Amino acid sequence: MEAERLEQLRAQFSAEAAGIDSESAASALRDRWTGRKSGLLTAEMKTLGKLSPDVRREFGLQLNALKDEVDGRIAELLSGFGARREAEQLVRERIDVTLPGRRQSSGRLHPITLMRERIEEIFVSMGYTIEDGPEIETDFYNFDALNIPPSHPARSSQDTLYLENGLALRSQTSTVQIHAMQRRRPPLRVIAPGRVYRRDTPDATHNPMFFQVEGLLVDRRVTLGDLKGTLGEFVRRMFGPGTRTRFRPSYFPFTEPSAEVDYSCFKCGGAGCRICKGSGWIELGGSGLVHPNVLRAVAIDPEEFSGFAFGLGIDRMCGLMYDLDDIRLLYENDARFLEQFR
Ligand code: 2NL
Repeated sequence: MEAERLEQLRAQFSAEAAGIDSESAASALRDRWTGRKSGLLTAEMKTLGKLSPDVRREFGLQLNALKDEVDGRIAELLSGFGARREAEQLVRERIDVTLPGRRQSSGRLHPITLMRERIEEIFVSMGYTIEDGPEIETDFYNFDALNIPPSHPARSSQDTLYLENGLALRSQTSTVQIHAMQRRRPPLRVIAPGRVYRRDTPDATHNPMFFQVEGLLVDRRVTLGDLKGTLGEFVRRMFGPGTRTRFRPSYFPFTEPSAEVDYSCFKCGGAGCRICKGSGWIELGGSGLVHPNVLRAVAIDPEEFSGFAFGLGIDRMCGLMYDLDDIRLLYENDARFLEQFR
């Protein structure tokens, strides 16, 4: 009687176990058969008390053996499904350790900033201070104080970008130096790097906004020799110790006399090449001795003081040094271009 019951349970478990196809079904099977409260085998164990001692002993042993078989089978199922789950997880979370890393990109300084800093360092080492000032200016700072006459074409709205209120975007950083001369008394040495604006149609060599560095020195008995010595030292530091300068007479309203300054080509040393267009010389900028009217405009006595001044284009210098065929590259913010400079 009990033997039959036992075989029936064994066959039933065996049939149920055969249909188990998942880890959760295997744990449900475990609860159904060996669960502490309502497991089928647990219930069977509880009936043992009602049997005669002999039968109970025999049936108990066999029931325990069946429990062991059931536990074993369920453990087998669980570990089988568990192993499969782990294997699937490993495939799912596989990491390809041979993949190249993601390159960390770091910010760079803009080529104009790099060039400006090189220029600043040279003049600071010669005792100049770096001055800054507004980009929007009155006619006084942009023109009057610089001895630019009311009729001068630079004042026209063809050349200068005026705002609605009569103010203008500065067309040179001389404005900053006028402020500096008003603020402190000579002797003084300043450079004024910054953005300037001109009403130009953009092309390969022009942009309506560009960068300039102007320099100004005011002291007693300043001569053209001081100007030549200073710019000579600058080009040797900037382009190499063998660099020579050349001064060509010119005209600016704010300097007298005025000169255009050239330096011997940094590429060919003066022999002539593609960079200097075969001439051996490259234009550095304009310069001269500060016009007495400019000193008077800021209440400096031209009988007591004189000075020299110069203006250099940073964009032009970048264009030449980095061999750019279009300076507008400097203003497009294309990272592929900008990341080439250190
Ligand atoms: C050029 C011309 C120049 C100056 C700028 C200057 C400033 C003051 C007084 C007198 Cl406060 N002069 N600046 C002088 C000569 C030339 O720039 O071709 N720049 C690229």
